[in-house]
Order: sequence, then C-alpha cells, then structure tokens
Amino acid sequence: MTRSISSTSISYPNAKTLAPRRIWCTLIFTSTLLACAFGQSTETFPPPGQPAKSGTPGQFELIGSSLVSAQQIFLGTEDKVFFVDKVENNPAQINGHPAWASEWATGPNTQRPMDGLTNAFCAGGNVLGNGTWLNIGGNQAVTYGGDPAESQHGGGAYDDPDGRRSIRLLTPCDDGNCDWTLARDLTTNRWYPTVETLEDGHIIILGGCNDGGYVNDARQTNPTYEFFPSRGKPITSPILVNTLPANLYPLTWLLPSGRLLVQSNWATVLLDYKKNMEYALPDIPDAVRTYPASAGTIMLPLTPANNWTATILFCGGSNLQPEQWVANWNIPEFKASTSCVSISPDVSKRYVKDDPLPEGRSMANLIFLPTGQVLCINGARTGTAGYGNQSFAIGQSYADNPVFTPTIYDPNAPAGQRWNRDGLGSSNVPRLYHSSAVLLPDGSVFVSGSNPNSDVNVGKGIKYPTEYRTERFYPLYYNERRPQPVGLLKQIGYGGESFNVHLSADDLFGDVGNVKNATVALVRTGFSTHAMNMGQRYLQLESTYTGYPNGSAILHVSQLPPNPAIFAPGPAMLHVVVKGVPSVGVMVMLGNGKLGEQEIRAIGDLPESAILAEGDEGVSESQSGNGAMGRGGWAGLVWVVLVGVLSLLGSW
Ligand SMILES: [Cu+2]
Repeated sequence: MTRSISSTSISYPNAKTLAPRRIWCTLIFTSTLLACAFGQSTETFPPPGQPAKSGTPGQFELIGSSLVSAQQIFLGTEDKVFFVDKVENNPAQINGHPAWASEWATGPNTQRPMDGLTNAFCAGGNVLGNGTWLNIGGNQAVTYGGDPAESQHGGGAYDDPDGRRSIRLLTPCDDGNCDWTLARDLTTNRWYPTVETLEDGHIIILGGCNDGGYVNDARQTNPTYEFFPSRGKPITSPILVNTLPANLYPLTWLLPSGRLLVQSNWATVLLDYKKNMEYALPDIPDAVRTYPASAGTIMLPLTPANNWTATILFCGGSNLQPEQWVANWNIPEFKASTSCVSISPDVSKRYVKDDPLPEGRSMANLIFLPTGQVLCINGARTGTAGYGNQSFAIGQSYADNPVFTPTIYDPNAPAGQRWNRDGLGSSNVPRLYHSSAVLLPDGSVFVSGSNPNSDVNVGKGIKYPTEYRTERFYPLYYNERRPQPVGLLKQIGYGGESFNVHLSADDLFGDVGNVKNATVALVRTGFSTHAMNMGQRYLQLESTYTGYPNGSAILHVSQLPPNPAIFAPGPAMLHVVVKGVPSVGVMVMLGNGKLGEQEIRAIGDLPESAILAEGDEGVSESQSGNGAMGRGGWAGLVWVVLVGVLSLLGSW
C-alpha cells in the first residue's frame, strides 16, 4: 500500500477532476510532507512532447558546421552539446586566440565558442555525481602544426597553456553563461587518460602518457590511477605497466560488484580500486581493442531480465602484436577486425564470441538508442587511429576506407541475427580519427568530427580534412508519434518507493496490450572521444502495469536497484519505450545530486501486472479519470486525504 501514497499517484492531472481544489492542494501538500519524510524527491516532469524537428528515418542530415572540430563531445543539458577539441588553428576565436571548445544548442541550432583554458588534446571526460562534467589531461602547449610551443604557460601563437595535468570543470547550463574552470592540477601528466565515475559520484582517472606519439612507450608512460576529488598520490596499476605500447585510454567500466573491468592491449583485469588489487582475466581474443586499434565498446543494457548483470561488448579493432605498433609500414591498408566478443566479468571469467560486424572496423562508435539497441557508426575498414607525415599515410591519416553506413546491434535478437542495417542510409562524411557521436533526447544521434591531422587541414584535394560538418542521424522510429508519459520523476533514487507513469491510449498506439512490453529506460549518453563514450550506460527500470478498458495504462516503476555501482550517480536521460518507439528523453538526476555516499533504500513492492476488463475492481477509477490511482489505490487516497486534512488542521 505504500506505493499509492507517492506523489506521482496524485500528480496525474486527471485527478483534478476527481477532487475539489482544496483536496487537490491538500494532496500536494501532504505528498510533499511524505516525500520529505522519506527523503526522496517526488517532483515530476511535465509530459515530454514530440521532437521539435522532423527528420527522415534511417537517414543522415547535415545540420551545419561546428566552430571547433568534435574531437570530444557530450550532451550536457537536454539541449546543449559541448565540444572540446585539441588546440589548433580553428577559425572561431575567443579571447584573442583560436577556440578549442564550443557549445551547440540543438534546438535553435546555434553555437558559441568557449574558452578551453588549457590544451585538451586527447583528454578524457565524464560526469560527476553532482552533474558537473570533467575534462581531464591533455597535451603540452603547442604552436602551428601541433609542434611544442616555446612557452608552456600561454602567450604563443595559440595562447594555450600546458593541459597535461589539467582538470577542467563545466557545470552545463542552458543560458549560455557557463564556462570551463580549472580545478587543482593532477599529480602527474596524463595524455590519453580514461575517466570513470564511481559509486560515490567521484571519478577515477587511469593511465595516459607524458607527451604522446602514435603509441605509448616506457620512457613516458604513466601506468597509474588517481581520483577526483584527490585521494593522494597516484597508485601503480600492474596491467598498465604490463601492456605497453597500446595501453592508452584503457577501456574501463565500473561493474555492479564495485570492481572495475580494465581492458588494455591484449590483457584484462578486474581492479578493486578500494584495495588496490588487480585480478587477471583472460586475454581478449582476436584483436586489440584499445587505442589506436580503437574497437567500438559498450556495456550492454542492464535489465531486470539479466538481473542488471554487466556484459561488455567489444567490436572491431586491429589484430596487431605489441612489436607491430610502429609507424614504419603501410598501416592504412591493414584490415580492421570484424570480431565482436563480450564478457560478463561479475559472473564469468570467459570471453564469449558474439556476432561479427558486417565489415571490419576500427574507430567505431557504439551508441545506445533509447530502445536499448546499439548504433554502430563512424570508423574505417582499414588502418587505425593516429596520424603522421609518413609516405604511407593518406594525407596524414593512418586509416582509410571509411564506413559510411551504420549498423544496429540488437542485444535481444538471437545469435546470428544481432546486426541489422535494413532501412539505414549512408553519410557522405568520412568519420575517421577524432570523430564522435552522442544520442540526443529526441532519439536522433549527433555525429561530428574527424581530424587525422596535426593542425587544421582543410581545402580542395584533402581526402580526410579537419572535419566541421555535423550531422544528425535519425533512427527508424524517429517520425513515429512519441509516447508522452505523465509522471516521470526528476530524481531517481537507489531503492525506495516506486512511482506511477500514465500512458494514454494514443501513447499505446490504440492497443492497451502494448503496455505489456513497454519499458522505462535510463541512458547516460557519455563523453564521446576516440571511439569511446566514457560513462555511457543503459539501464531498464523494473516495472509492472495496469491496463484499463479505456485503452490507457499505468506503468508502476521501481527506482534504481539499491546499488550505485550498477549505475553511478549523476544525470541521465529517462525514456519510456512503447512498441519500439521512445518518448523524448528528459534529463533526470540519479541519486541525491551530491558527491559522496548515496542513500540506499529498500526497494518498494510493485503490484502485479494486469489488463483490467469492464467490471473488474479498480476499473471505475480509471474510467472516472483517476487512472493513476490504479488497483488498490483508493485506500491509499483515503489515507493521504486523512493525513492531509489532519496536517492542515495542525493536529498531525
Ligand atoms: Cu587523439
């Protein structure tokens, strides 16, 4: 019965028709009191509407030219994509120097340059549990052509201070007034570090090197990890020590067990960062997946059906041994791998072969759609990440043969049928090294970048230039009428009371039976760079349903499982998916929005699923418009009204 006193039950607008105004106010007042008593916010969003723009399903659309090249991008608010580039001679200027950061407002399709402060070349990034984004590490100050600058403190051609120890912070905004700031420096230089958010909303920073090159080497490697906020000196990581030279951007995910999966070059470990212990897992089969092989990687959806067990998928990359990572042979002609493998490290130590890619790919971005399917986009059939001036390079690119057509992986499809590109068109823009992609709330995918060049390189005859052309890709559901769920919470906790989400008959496409497969999903779209979206994660919340004879239905939705290691605190998009069609996402906060240990609550019960027929108990509430009360809701309503009235009388 505890469920029926959640404010979502009574914030459904049709309830207004049920109760006189005073009782309505009482209900809100009371629910607020109760929410405070439970320490859990029950504030809800207005129902999301339809996408603001149209698109052609399955196709790309060029939407404009970015101000800086999209080496790194992330969705910071429901509207804003933030760009971070390396320092280079971008035409956009800010504070008297070329810009290497910018903001793109996707609604109005407008942009502004931002000041990136220090050289963010091949930095890492992720979001803290309080919603502030981090951009970590980078390269030394440079001048024309990417050569080291005379001064490491700014003032040169590009006025860019050394960024190798930088921690740049941005709290995203929608008013155009937020800017990057600098926190206290890292303890060591980190070019190509990985950044992963932890259970307490802090972050761990792993690996990197001192001053770069195609791959890492013993002279300059930084085989350690540290934390933000700082927990002191860096700690040496054996896997990073042992996996030269392809140990940059180690592929890292926080697992529900609280350990980290770290995959670097051919090696794999579980890292217990609380005890500073590593436990070896088998080598990854078939190909190197870390940079510069740069496979597409993703943690597959965490769902009630798989008990929120993490499975990480690796697709593509390059089958090269450590001694082969030298730039004295024809790298751009080397065929990328088609191999996909996965591992579920909390339950099995074995890598499992998955359906191969339809063509070999390096530098593929694996991007979640709100449906839980994975869009594989960008990259090349041959070659690797990286660039240089060798005669074998294509211009400067170490890759060739761009893949222009995406393909979609369905984790629920039977083996052998998981990849599908039916109905998907092609882009005209090669997206090679330093390209990126991120899911937008309307379910389209923002795609930008590609820059296998040491400095801005544009003009006729350049096969793989510094790319500014930016596209949106529209998945096949894009033009369907979107569900407009009522009652989506602004904040989702780790356990606690469930909440109700109302779907109209239209939201269910005229068939209440569609509620049976409706899902409620959280998507963290992540920090996209170098064929990774650091922090990207997808979780389906547990839910049951009550369908009504008038064709509407309620989803009874649990909060997150009571374990922040399953999905670290911080912002995420919330979607309801009906018949494969997602609602426009709203940006919710997971956890309490603060850094530190999160409150864990017992998970509330969910009522049994049912489709009610005329005459069933509980039908009358729905028919009278009080759909959100659901089955057994009346007793809760009476209780709420009683407590509310008493509290108003001051006797509670
Ligand atoms: Cu790079």
